[in-house]
Amino acid sequence: MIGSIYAVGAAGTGKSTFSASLKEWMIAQGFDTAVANLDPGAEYLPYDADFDIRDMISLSEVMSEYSLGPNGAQIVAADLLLENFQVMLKPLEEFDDYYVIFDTPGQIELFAFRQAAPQLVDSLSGSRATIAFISDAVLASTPSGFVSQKLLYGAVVSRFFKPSMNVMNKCDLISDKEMDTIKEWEEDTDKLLEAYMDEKQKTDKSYFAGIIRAFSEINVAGKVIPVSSRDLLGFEDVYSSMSMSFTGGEDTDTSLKDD
Ligand SMILES: Nc1nc2c(ncn2[C@@H]2O[C@H](COP(=O)(O)OP(=O)(O)OP(=O)(O)O)[C@@H](O)[C@H]2O)c(=O)[nH]1
Ligand SMILES: [Mg+2]
Repeated sequence: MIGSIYAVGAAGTGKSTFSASLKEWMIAQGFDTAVANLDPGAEYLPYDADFDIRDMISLSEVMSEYSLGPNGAQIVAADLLLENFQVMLKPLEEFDDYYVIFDTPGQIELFAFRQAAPQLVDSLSGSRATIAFISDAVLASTPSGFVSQKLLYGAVVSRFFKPSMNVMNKCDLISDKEMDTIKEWEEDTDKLLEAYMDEKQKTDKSYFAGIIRAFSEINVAGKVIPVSSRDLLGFEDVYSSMSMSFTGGEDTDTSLKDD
């Protein structure tokens, strides 16, 4: 793999659509790019997977073999995926000269918070991995939603400790004014705190002031990269952030494959 990017995020934030759109954008730029689906429970994918974990792990077979309902089966399937990653190494060799986008399971805890996940990322991608935390622009447009997604981003980064980016997806659903406000909160934590306190009149100010100030002191929360996977916007910035972590910012020269 030239490099790989793992789309990780809460259910429905747009991981699969982001993966599809990033592949489309990368190929349009001339980069060989593949998408690998790591969600054994995916019923529909908005792309043709170049590698699909469902060929190896079937949720319905896990349900019948372990006598589990869909939720229990999701957990077992996620653990089977993480524990048996060796079977993925061979088929993924085909993509040695590609960028590979990994679309991860629907619920974030099934990937980010399972024991073996960081090891899986290391084994599949080594130092060539970057994590794209996918958050939701509509949620980010409220102060509490903005804060909670930053905290979740920090939680994910602390699990993997890989180069990471905070992708704010679905930007087409918020207004320019809301976007400006989000940018303002990123620049000025006092403004964020003020807005947060207006929204949550009854909370303990000092506790949240501490959390919000920590955003500016430790750089873990970083700046969000606004994206619309629907409209294919913002992907230059995703690519720059990704290539910065692999190559220090220089384009990697690959040629587009016909197939
Ligand atoms: N408006 C808009 N909708 C989007 C965007 N990205 C994704 N969606 C929609 O959000 C819904 C969920 O998208 P998915 O890509 O399936 O999200 P996911 O995170 O992979 O979902 P799970 O794997 O089921 O957790 C779908 O209806 C998408 O069409 C976007 O940029 N803009
Ligand atoms: Mg998905």
